[in-house]
Amino acid sequence: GSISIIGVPLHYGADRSGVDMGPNAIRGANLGGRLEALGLSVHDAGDIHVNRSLGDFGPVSKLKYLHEIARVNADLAGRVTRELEQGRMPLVLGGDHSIAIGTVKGVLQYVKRLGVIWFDAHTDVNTEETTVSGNIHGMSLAVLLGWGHPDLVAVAGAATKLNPRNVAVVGARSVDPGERVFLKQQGVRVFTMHDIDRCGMKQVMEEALEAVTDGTDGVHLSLDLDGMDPNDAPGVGTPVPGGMSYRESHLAMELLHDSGALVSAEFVEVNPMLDVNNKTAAAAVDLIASVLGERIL
Ligand code: DIR
Ligand code: MN
Ligand code: MN
Ligand code: MN
Repeated sequence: GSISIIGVPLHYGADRSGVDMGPNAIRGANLGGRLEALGLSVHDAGDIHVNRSLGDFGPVSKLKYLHEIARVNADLAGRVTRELEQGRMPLVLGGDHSIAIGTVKGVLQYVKRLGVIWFDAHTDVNTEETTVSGNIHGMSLAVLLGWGHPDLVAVAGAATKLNPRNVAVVGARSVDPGERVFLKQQGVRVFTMHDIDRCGMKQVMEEALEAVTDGTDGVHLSLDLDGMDPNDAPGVGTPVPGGMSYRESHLAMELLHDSGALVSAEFVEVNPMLDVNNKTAAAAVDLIASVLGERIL
């Protein structure tokens, strides 16, 4: 197999600096070496360009940095589609979780019926109406379902969207009131920490994989490192206690690999400025290796 690494040094969706250094922190934790050891052919496509030190040009909307985020995601979507057309699996490194808009819409140009595993402490289904923070990284999944600011929904075409039946959120434990209503209306499967506590990760992933592979031609992994417990992944902007352990996260990756359905992946929200001994970047590399087939024996 052939993998293409795409960095997206974007922090505007989280409105907090540091997460823009995530791509290089993950590369620096020996990502290339680990993937080559799996026999994969690794191509680093470099970083998508992000305009630095940008003021927030209001008052277009209350969404922070809307225009630059929409522009970067349109660029990213095009790059992701091209990599797939050339037979390479896109591995996108964030950057904040608003980049899922570009990644997933880029994959959707190539895989029309796509399932998504959304590994996250949050559900990222806020809209302009429900957001409290104004941060676009809390809205990306809603946009991918076709709901949100027109400039974001328009990335790679408004018709490019996910079927809510084929989306599974795993690890949720911080859901805003407006998001609860949205999730119920849309029928998105949400596997909370409560479900993981009660049933274990094996059963949760089996059910999640059933939902995302039902009638689809491939599955994308959108992994927000804050889905992990902050003890195992402290370098994130919005840590929430009580998350998925290192081992649970690892098992989820192995089961996703074994499904044989993975077509693309992204790892987001690694913030080296908040990290402890690069623990979070190292955890990201461990999870990437597992989802791409690394095994103990
Ligand atoms: C919160 C936090 N729900 C928001 N979201 C985060 O800002 O909309 N997502 N941190 O990863
Ligand atoms: Mn506008
Ligand atoms: Mn997220
Ligand atoms: Mn999150």
